[in-house]
Amino acid sequence: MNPLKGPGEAQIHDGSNLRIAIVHARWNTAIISALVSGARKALLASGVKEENIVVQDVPGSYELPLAVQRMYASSQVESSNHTITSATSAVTDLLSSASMTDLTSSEKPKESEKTTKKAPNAPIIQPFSAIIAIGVLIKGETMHFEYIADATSHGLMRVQLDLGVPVVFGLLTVLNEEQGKARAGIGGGHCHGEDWGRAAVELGVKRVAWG
Ligand code: DLZ
Repeated sequence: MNPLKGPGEAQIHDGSNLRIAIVHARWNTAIISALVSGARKALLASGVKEENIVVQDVPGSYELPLAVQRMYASSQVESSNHTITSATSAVTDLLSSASMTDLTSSEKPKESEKTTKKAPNAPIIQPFSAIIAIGVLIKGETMHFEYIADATSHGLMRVQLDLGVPVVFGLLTVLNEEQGKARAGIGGGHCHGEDWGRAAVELGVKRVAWG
């Protein structure tokens, strides 16, 4: 790895307890697909479970900040609903086990007959530990590029600080398609999506330590 460029050597972080979202734009789809695959590959290599990776798409990069904000908010609601449901079922279990004491031992269900509530590959139901926002802006002949790049970058930083959740900046701003392909590792070379996957895991883990 070039010591002057890139994120440098970092400790390997364990992502097995993390839930990560990837939100990506659809503009410049071929480049986006390679970046999303690279991010997924790095997440899985860091131990994040397949079922704890949620992928969502939006039309263009300009839509990324709102999508990140709403996805995080809905993961918080999902998590608190899950906590309430779990608490309710724990109370129900307690009540039914209390009534079991009235049964004779032959009437009680055997351990093997009791159903297991948690499926083996059940996703972790917790707010996202980090969200990776991926978009590719290719400079055209209008001012569109500058406006979208500026608004999206500021929007992503704003939601990151407002929510207090790591938002990985996976927005490529390139002058042409060739530059975009090179940064996505299309046709060989390094895929920046992999760096973003690793950054999401590192920040997801560190954010817990930072409180
Ligand atoms: C309009 C537009 C343009 C010109 N270029 C790109 C681009 O290179 N990459 C990208 O992700 N999105 C682009 N868009 C679409 C905007 O991001 C946005 O989706 C639309 O303006 C609708 O809000």
